[in-house]
Amino acid sequence: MGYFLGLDSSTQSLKGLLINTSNGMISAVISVSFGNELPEYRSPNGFLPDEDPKIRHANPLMWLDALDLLFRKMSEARWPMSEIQGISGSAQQHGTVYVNKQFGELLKDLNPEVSLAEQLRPGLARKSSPIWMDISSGRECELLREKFGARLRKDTGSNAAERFSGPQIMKFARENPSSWAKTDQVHLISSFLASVLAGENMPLDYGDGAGMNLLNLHTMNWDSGIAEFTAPELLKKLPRCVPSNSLPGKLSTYFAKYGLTSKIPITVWSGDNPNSLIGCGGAAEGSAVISLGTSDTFFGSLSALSQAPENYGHVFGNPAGGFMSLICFANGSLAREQIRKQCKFSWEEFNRAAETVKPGKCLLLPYFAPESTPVVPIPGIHANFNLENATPGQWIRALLESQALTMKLHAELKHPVSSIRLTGGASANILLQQILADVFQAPVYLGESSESAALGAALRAANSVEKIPFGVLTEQFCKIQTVIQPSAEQSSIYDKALINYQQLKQQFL
Ligand code: XUL
Repeated sequence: MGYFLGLDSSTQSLKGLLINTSNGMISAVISVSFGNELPEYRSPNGFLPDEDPKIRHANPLMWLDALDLLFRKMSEARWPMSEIQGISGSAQQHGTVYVNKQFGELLKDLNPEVSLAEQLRPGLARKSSPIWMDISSGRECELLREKFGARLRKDTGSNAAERFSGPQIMKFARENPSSWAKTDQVHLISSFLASVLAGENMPLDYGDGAGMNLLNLHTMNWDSGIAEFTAPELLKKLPRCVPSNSLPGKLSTYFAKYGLTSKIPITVWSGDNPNSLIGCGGAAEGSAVISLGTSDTFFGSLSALSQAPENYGHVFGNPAGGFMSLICFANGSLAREQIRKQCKFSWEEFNRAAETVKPGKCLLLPYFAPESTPVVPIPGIHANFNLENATPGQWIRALLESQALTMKLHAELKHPVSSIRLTGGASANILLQQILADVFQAPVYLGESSESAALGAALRAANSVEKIPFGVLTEQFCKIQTVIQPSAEQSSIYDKALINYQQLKQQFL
């Protein structure tokens, strides 16, 4: 019984959260915003701006500086660092970090007097990392589809997806064969950061590993046929993929300078969505989860391996065992933020403006950035109303309702959802909570913490170190605190809006 730390390296920030299994306490979050606190990396939204909207890379050294800064902030805030008994983490999915042979050697011998970024820089075989927003691997996806057809979705849980790691690795190996030859390991962001904590190369878990188009979900091993086609020698360069409750490492002595106890266990890290599934109490089959972050995602636990919906769905490992389904929408918080800035509103003014507009009338295809569901490679905004003369309220209501409608449309639900667990930064928006309840005609549940990825990571650490079952942890840490009931009156309005939304989509795409 005691403290467990969950870290969450998301698109725009690194956060840490503590739980205490002896009294059910969840701490506030301490965070480092990449854009605001590490301006030297010139990544205001967590990635390097590029004229080509299909290219989205981040500097992995930024994540290392963030790790040092976050631990410093935690110890300055007098967190009980020496009492932490285990650590796990969460990272934005699909992003790849390319390291050379030296990386493993450098990790073994980290000097606490020098920063992580400075010491590990020579261990990188590629200066930048493509992240989940990068969709420049269209050609590689075509090659994978031509070669493997429907087998890709059947065996890896997903059609070839531009943002997935396999197509991204293929692109790098094809375009930069000499740098690929120097790559000793291709980490996901989750296993890269876990390796830094443990002072040795760490494996991946089934949750994050399934987001690569490389893991065979029937055998839970790398699919050698797909890996060989993806890049030369890839099988040798992939970390092992292990169950999400594995304890493959112990904390490096480097982190003693922050008051942490060396050699405490490190639970394998996972992706943000699998961690969120755990952190919002959705690990058992039943309720759907909507996470509103930089990306909006719609997911839920699956009791058995089943095929993803025809078009955009994915199947990942569920960290509590079994599988989970997921659909990802790239224009989430950045689109909400963009319209708020355009109107020069606070979040309260944002909601108030939307409340003056009738529901279900104004619809928007808000592709400020390329979209993954449906695939829209070129950004563009389309609407069923005149955007030039539109009021701020029309823009805002159209955005929020269309974000809910696109989820309902693409979820390809066989049965109506009975309840929704809502999480992520934007889950605090009460208008968005109500719109989601009304569009899905299902109650929306909120837990104590909206930081479900960091919380999920902390719960996984407690589960693997102390062997506390997830059912017990969910009871203790994921209690439902707020319920938003759907309004039956809105049901027919949104049924009609869904048909209109589908037509708008057909007209422009
Ligand atoms: C999921 C996805 C995003 C990232 C970033 O497939 O691409 O949700 O994990 O949050």
